[in-house]
Amino acid sequence: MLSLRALRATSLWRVLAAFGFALVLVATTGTGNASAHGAISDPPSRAYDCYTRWASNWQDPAMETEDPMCYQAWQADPNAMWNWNGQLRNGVGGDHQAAVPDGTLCSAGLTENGRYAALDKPGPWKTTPVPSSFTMNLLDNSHHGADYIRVYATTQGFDPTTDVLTWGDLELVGEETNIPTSPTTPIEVNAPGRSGHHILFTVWQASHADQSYYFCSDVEFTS
Ligand SMILES: [Cu+2]
Repeated sequence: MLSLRALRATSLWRVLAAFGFALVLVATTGTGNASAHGAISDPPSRAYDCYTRWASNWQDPAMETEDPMCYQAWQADPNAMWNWNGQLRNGVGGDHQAAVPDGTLCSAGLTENGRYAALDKPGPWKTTPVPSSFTMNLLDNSHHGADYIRVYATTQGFDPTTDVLTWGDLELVGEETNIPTSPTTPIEVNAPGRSGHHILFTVWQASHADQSYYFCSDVEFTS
């Protein structure tokens, strides 16, 4: 027969086990959570775009023919899409050209040991149609705010399907400064004289720390 003391010990273990299980649950659901950091959501960055279109069926073989650039990115490292909000570098000190060298702009300078490297690949990335003047949006769902956000567009003649992106291909087409924290952050862009497929490259300098984010969004200028 179970003594009262043993019974007490048993229920204490049950409580501890349940508590420990709850802790493990919190720890596992907390990692890779999309609530941290942020990304350009409109027109979407490459990783965010591949995430929103394929996260629920990322192993669907149809992706290979329907969306070959997302397909190669998912094949290269699915964590790039699960962590669409993590394209950042810390302590850059404003020297973005040094932090993100030519050829690695879309991967935030091969941050996270090259997790986003597949985003640097030229090719037929899906595009969002835009006029020459429009409003971009940053999804700042961790409320970092921004010291500044700079948006660059590739010059006319650059071909995102064959050309590797370098700083020399870019012109500043939008800038906002001292943006307060908010779940969504609009950025006015004015990029005249362009038609067809272009890359918009965004530098988001967060306000909570020296944390710099880098994104490539594919657009189709309709003018
Ligand atoms: Cu962050």
